[in-house]
Amino acid sequence: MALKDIMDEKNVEKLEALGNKHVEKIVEEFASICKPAKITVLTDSQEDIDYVKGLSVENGEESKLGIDGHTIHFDGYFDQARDKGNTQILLSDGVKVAKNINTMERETGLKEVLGIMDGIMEGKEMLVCFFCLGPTNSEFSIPALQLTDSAYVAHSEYILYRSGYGQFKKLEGSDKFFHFVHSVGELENNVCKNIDKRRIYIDLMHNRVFTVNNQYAGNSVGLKKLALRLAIKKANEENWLTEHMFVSGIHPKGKDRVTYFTGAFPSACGKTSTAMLPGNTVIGDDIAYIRVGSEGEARAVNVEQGIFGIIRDINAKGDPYIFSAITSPREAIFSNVLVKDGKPHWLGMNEEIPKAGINHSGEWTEGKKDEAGNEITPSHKNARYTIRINELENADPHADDSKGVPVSGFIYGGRDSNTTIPVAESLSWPHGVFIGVTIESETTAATLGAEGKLVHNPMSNIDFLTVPLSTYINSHLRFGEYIDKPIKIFSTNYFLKEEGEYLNGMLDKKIWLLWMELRVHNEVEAIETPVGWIPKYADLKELFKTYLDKDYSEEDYNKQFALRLSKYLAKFDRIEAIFKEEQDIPQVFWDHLEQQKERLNAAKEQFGKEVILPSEFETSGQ
Ligand code: SAT
Ligand code: MN
Repeated sequence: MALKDIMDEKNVEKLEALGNKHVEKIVEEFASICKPAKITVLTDSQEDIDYVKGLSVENGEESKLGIDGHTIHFDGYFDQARDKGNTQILLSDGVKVAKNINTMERETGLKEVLGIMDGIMEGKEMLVCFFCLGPTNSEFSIPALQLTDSAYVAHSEYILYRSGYGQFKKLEGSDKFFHFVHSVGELENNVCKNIDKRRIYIDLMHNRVFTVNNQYAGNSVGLKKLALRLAIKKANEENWLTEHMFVSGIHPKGKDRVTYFTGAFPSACGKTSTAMLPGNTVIGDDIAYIRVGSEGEARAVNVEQGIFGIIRDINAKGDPYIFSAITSPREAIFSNVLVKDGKPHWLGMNEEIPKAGINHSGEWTEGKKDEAGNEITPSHKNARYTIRINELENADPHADDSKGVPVSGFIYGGRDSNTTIPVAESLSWPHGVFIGVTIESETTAATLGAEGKLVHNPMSNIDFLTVPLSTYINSHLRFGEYIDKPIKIFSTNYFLKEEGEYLNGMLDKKIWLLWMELRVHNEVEAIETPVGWIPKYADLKELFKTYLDKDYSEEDYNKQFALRLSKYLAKFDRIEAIFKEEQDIPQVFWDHLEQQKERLNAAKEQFGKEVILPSEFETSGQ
């Protein structure tokens, strides 16, 4: 099949202007498999981008809301989160990635998914879009080709990613790009009908992902979590890092400096809100590439340029920048919220929610139940907004720097209600890597399945690993050796509870971040404990007063930072059992596990009790 047989002349010209036979071959191949009625090639021009935006409204995937530029998109009732069960990494060599990562024999997987794709775009328009992961014209840039029959997916990508038609020209014909083929499949009332045939298959061998019969962006948008998987493989082979991390600048009061941190948190565990804390300047909220810069420093870029954020609990008080952005005119896509009279409503917006409207279940009235008898919330817990970061008041001026920004600290967070203290600095780089890969976190609405289940989530990347866990750990250990300017590694937990009540307020994370910033600059001392360095009460008290005008009590401090030794020991026993089932885990990891347990046991013996207050470590000189 020749290009001219499947596209009009204008589109053929646009494609051929790239001078890339690999791109042409991919378009030909998937046009012949998916059999679209029409193919449209998009460049970086505003006219082309506007075409996609218009198309998503014209074909009903999005509808206009009352505020200029705002649209609403609904995903199907059973397509509201990432589908881990139907996501498979296709591997031919029998390599196991990690115990809980689905892998499938490559040929079998390809046959199945290509079979589902046969004729899947009949009667539809295939959009051929070009993007760049990371800033353009940069060492970080990875060109990415997206074929999709969803204008919503393409529209989301033009908000979330840098367009990359120009970047493809710079490839000079090479095949060094990622590609993604997506189809919503058959639609009924604008949502996917054949969810039983939903598949997300990752073909590492050819840097490509096939995803069908879905719309939820975490499943459909190639450049987000699908590209993350391909990039993890690439980074691990090329000695840099691809991480599920925000990038954000901290600006301490009265000091003329900005200190950049990156932080990994599982979805819906406070990543965006940490990146966006008032006073910070934000570069990215979800995925970072990190490389060693020319002066031996770690440098990070945001892979994206937009936010696909959880809308639940976004309100004027807690998230002023985002709230202001999504309630004023600009290009913004809302998904799976409740709509009434052209206005979006969501859980936790601090306004009264109407008792009827349209939501992800169709016509909704209060008390409506689904087929299983579960009450349907007005907006879905994983409902989202999609906006560009550079439109936010707190966007960092270096967000698009081709060299990225220098990073001084890594943060690993999780959702843990009874063990991990709110903030701790690891004792060394390898100890920090150990802390990162032993994160356990309770599951949330961002993935399909039960919520609140404690799962091991190394560096919040477990859902996306495409290399064996051992390789991933080794890459991190090595990265610490490549950098000449040390990075401190911290852990956080915002979700510690006592008798069902959170021990911390929503904004306390700001204080932890500012404390980390001071540690990076060696401006505060800390208390050494078996799990790392922790803040001194006096320093936190001062920070709480200065930044939140809050009198932080010693009682609160003691509750939050008391070390629950048996809980920690139980955690590391669970971790030991999990890692024993993995292959080739580096000896350094086992050494750290041993030392970690020894330190905890020694404290238990020394103090002869279960819960140790920070002041006891301070005076014991441990
Ligand atoms: O569902 S996504 O993985 O795309 C978004 C997120 O939860 O981080
Ligand atoms: Mn994420």
